[in-house]
Amino acid sequence: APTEKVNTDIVTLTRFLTEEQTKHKEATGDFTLLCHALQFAFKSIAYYIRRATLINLTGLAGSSNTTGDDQKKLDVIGNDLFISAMRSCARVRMLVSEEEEEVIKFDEFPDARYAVVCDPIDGSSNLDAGVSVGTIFGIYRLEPGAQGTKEEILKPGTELVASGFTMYGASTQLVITTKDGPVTGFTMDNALGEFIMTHPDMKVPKQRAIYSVNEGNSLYWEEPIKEWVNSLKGSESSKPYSARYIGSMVADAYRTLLYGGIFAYPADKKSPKGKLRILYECAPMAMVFENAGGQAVNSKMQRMLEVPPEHIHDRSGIFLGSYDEVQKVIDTYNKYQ
Ligand code: AHM
Ligand code: MG
Repeated sequence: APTEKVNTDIVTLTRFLTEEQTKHKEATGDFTLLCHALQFAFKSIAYYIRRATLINLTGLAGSSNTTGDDQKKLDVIGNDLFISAMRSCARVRMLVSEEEEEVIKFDEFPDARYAVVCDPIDGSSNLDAGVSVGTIFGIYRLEPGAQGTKEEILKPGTELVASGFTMYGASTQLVITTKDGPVTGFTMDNALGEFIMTHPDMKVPKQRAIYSVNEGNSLYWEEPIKEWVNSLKGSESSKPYSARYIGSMVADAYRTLLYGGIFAYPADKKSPKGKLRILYECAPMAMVFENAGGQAVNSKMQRMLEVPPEHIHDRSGIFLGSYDEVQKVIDTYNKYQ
């Protein structure tokens, strides 16, 4: 009968969070509440991105953020939505956003136990063309008695309690992982207004012949990077890799997670520290890829999760993806040492 085909026992994100909470006897529910607020931030950012062209939200806001990037109107709105969601859950002591020079402290919640890091809309240069962008987030638990100072959040990714990202693409996809936990993927059902679990226990394929890097920067690359990328272009004995580069880390990373391959943004002679930010871009993504069985390293081939930022907006080179594909970069780099 047709009714048998309807799944009446859907795992929504809300249900998933409740079930996770009941697994942890010591849980107070604070983390769950924080995740509900995150969920609302993702939904509302997705909503404005979809409607942007219709309600005059394309283009620049006329301001620039800490690092001099021109802010788009949606960068500002995404940031405001995120901050407001984090404040309203009353479980967040402090927040670092790519769009805010300083740490935001929620002094009205001195006992809140969590710190959140985020890039509210990553890949915003793609926004006006309707190309996928995303939100990246990480959650840290603070020590008892934390004052909400900068130093308390300058931790390596190994200290992350949870991290993930939402991609605003043809559909909205949410990927979340917890410390040593599985990686779980959800798809937004716009009619229900719910994230539905669609990708339990995601694993990045061990290898795949796809590379994702802005090759326009190759003039500035160091020798090992040049050699590695050249080696992917095939020879008489090997087939060339495919190149795929969207220019939104979240979208390039999401494809890499599903299909395998490697995403890279190396440090180079022009940007010796790299482009992407350790705290709210590299570390959260690194945790997702490691938990999915892949690897993530910086331009010195150090494990990305062990790199502590000295400042909240510090940058790093990054290579992440399939275990074997990242290993190829590491092996090429090591030949030069
Ligand atoms: P943003 O945070 O200002 O949007 O910049 C980050 C983005 C990443 O999403 C993407 O991987 C990278 O910058 C693309 O940079 P480029 O245009 O130099 O290739
Ligand atoms: Mg960004």
